[in-house]
Amino acid sequence: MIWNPTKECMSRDQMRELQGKRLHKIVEYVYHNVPFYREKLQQMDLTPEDITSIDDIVKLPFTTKKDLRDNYPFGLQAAPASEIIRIHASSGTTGNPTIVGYTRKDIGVWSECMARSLTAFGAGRDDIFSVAYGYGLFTGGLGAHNGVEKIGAAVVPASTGNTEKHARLIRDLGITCIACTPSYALYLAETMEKMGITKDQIKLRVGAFGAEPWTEAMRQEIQQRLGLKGYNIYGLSEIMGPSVSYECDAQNGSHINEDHFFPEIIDPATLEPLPYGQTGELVFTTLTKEGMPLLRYRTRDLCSLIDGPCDCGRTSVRMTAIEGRSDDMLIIRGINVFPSQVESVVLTMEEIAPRYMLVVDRVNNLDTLMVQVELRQEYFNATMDTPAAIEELSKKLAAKLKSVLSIAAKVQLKAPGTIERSQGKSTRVIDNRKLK
Ligand code: DLL
Repeated sequence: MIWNPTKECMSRDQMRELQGKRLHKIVEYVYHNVPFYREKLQQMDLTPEDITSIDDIVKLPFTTKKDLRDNYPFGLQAAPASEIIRIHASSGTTGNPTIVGYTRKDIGVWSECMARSLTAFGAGRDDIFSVAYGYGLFTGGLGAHNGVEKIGAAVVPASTGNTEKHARLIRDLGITCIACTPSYALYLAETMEKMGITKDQIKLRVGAFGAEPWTEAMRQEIQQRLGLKGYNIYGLSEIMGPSVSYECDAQNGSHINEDHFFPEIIDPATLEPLPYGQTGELVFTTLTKEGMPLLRYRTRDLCSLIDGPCDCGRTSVRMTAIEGRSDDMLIIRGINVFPSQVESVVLTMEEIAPRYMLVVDRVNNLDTLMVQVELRQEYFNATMDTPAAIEELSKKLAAKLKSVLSIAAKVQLKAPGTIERSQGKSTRVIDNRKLK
């Protein structure tokens, strides 16, 4: 089934024409409403009149996460505060999160995109749909929730945590579809097995998995253990949230909602656009967003674009699975973590030297994070024989990390000079998960 055949199966020529019109409008809109963009365009000697077709997109400036940070919290917002009805936040590179405001129309577009995805996954009004992405500032929970309501299925807002209760609900309510991170799906499968809930006691048939990279091997394992078909759903808060793209039954790349988000692939080193089929950094321009429209936003996700018709009948450009990042962002239990966030915390504590290491692992399908830091020599000398003081400091650091990272990290305080010094570029992360 296709939710919106007019848009999802539009001819390429019509799509490009629509994109061109929308691009002109959005450039005009930001030119008049976002001083940051007006200044950038003026510096480049560009006016909205210079943008008449989608091919003109290459003339426009890029936007980066640093631009969002420099304009924290609302500097890139185009709509007046009175028009904003929802605010989400995602991890920033340091202490401050990235803030994204949505107008009523934005929320409507988001729900429409979600409805397209869920319909492509085969979900419909007869389904009972558990949303096990986190509800809150993260876009996963509420984003998926609105889409499930839009297609008329019954939404179970399970959120994350309390997995045993969730497992019982899946069995007792006959839940048929689930949206969660792929690693949580595996954790759920394991929990169910421990509880003695077998595949023939549950009715799960569709999984909407995303928010973190996952492999074909993980897909096979989840499908086998939960007895469902798993589909990829991709998105990022800055652009919208879940449903920037989604897989169809053909599962040969994820269809991009191109009438709303225009994709490009660039070489992250030269910033030059790359042709279809070549791997590079994914860049999106929001074509219809009112709250915080972005021009050529550099996602830092690495993948390639696939053109040409798909077996499912949709005509939109597809993106391959994310192969990696062009920055050092980690995704731990579905939450984005930048090593620089840890640094920003470490720098606030005088007892600790500005040297740290993040050790990431996956234990029983759950990601773990340990932050190792070195004590300063003076503090180390003064507290060597007082374990209570060390304990106190660990707790203080763990609490500060939790509030900045939004996930719990184990803390290991180490003696001065014991965190390995690297010869060249410093290594701040040891990732022992096998995601490739
Ligand atoms: O993760 C939005 C989302 C929620 C997508 C639920 C899908 C399902 P952020 O927290 O801003 O937003 O993180 C965005 O997560 O740039 C990718 O690096 C990664 N990511 C998201 N979906 C996928 C996916 C949400 N399907 C960042 N495969 C993105 C691989 C993904 N990576």
